[in-house]
Amino acid sequence: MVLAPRWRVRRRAELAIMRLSLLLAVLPLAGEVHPDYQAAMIPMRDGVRLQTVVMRPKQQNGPLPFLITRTPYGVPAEDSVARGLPESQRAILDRYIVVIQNIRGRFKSEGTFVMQRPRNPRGVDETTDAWDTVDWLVKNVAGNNGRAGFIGTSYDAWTAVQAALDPHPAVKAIVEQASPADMWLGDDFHHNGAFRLSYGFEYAALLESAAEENHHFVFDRPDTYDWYLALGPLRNADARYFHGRIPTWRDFVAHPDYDEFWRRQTVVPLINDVKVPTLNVAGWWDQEDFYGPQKIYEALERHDVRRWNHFVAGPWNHGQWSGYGGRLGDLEFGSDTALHYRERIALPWLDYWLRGEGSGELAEATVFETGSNVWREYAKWPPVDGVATRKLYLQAGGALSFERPTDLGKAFTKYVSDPANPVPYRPRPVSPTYPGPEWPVWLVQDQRFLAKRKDVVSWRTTPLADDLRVVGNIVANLWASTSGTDSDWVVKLIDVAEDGFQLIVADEILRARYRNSFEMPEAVPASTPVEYRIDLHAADHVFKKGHRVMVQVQSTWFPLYDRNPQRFAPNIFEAAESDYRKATQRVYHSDRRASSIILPTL
Ligand code: PG9
Repeated sequence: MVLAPRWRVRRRAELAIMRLSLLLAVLPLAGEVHPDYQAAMIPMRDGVRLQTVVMRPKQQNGPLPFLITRTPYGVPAEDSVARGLPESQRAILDRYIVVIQNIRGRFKSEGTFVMQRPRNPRGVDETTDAWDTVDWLVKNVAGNNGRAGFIGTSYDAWTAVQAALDPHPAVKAIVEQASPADMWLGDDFHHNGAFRLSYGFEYAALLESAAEENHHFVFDRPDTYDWYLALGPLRNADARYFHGRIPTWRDFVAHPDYDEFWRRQTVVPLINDVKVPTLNVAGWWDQEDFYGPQKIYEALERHDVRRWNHFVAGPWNHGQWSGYGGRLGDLEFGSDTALHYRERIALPWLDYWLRGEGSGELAEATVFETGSNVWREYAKWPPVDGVATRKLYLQAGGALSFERPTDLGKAFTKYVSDPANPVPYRPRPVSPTYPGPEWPVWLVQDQRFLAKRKDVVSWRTTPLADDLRVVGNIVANLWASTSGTDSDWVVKLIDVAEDGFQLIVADEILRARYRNSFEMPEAVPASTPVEYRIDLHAADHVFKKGHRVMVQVQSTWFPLYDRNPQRFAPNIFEAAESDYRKATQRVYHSDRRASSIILPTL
């Protein structure tokens, strides 16, 4: 399978170059590129030196711009570069001076690693480190044209965004591909306060177990669903495994709510101008940072008087823009969408801003419409022209339709949510997050594997008489009750194909304790219907004629999310085994309490 290249090639050198590459296609190599390799320890303003690799064409004709990636994952080793890099990277390596740098405290870089080091107005941070790096490069590396761009995926995109907060004057372009924006609201570590257990645990171990390697936590059984269930309450993680030695885990435990700690690491309030032309890139089935690039685009867009801010979304998982984009899981897209992005969107755009070539023209938003497999351009994102909001209502008997339910009684659908038997988020055995291979494709896995679960309730339309095109932000309006005093509500919008395949189009979780305030959790009144609004984020998808639209609701999604004890505990990270209880859940669909999915339709 030519998918999900990122985590499978965790060898350090390849990983670093791959995260940088715009042009790396996972195809048989036609040849090799042998750039000149230079290692440097670049000094920062506080004396800390950062391990950096500079690669440039062996025969350079004229000055070139820098293309910089700052990463926690490791820089390429000299011997691997000497052995040759894929020919597919020639367009970058011939046209740019490629710079890859380890951030503080990772590998040979000096200083201390801090997970997503927040801005520090009186000291050093990723913004000042980026500034100092560019300053050193333009002054010390011969043959540069005085321009620099930052590019990266995920953590490396986040460091690019940090570079743009107070950019060195030489910085002329930023490509952020899936940068997280807010780790508590919607990216890797939590969504709406629900803790992403498998990711949070395994990623904290990956980065903080050892400074000089990417460490994979070793599970003693093949099915991590079993392992996490046997772990029991979250407090056992430190007691049994981390022993207080993993700073990020300590932070999870100390900051369960949306407090100052999380507000300091979100980039959104720091964005007060578009200081550098920026390309924000999202994947529709990004299993890690789908929220981030949308929020960063949105925050920049408020200030975008020069029209420097652009949005791109494709049918990709996390990082797939650097690999092969012709398929994902069982989905076929009819063309290599990642190559299209690299050759037609990103590279010409970078060449304009950094090399002064071409027209630099790019639509405000360039978006791949899933379901129909076509690229679309929009003058505004999300588009408003011709878009009408329609509500799809949950009905009795598992029906779903655009008519408001007429039932005046207490119509509801009921299920029992049991933390001792949580709903798996992908078919078992659930292999570890890294190195995969299932993690990067779970969002496109057929949801029929849940058909027998009584704690996953579904509503579906009749087969559609015409195509239904949904473009923009989707919201779930859920009337629901629990017999407990806290609860999770997971809502999935699914496209059911004629052969029965169930594809997730949009999804999200809400931890009920945060229904009124993310800062101050409150117990839920037991057995009382409450109205919840759950943002399912954007999509651009065509439900084809003959397909059905389906909505699923469940209260566990494990071990992607930790189990809600369902009995209110002030800090779930400290809850006891006895707090975890079964609860009876009701989802309402009466005239008075009409649950619906709000769809922007074209
Ligand atoms: N999703 C990863 C990450 C980014 C930032 C912080 C923590 C994790 C990544 O792929 O880099």
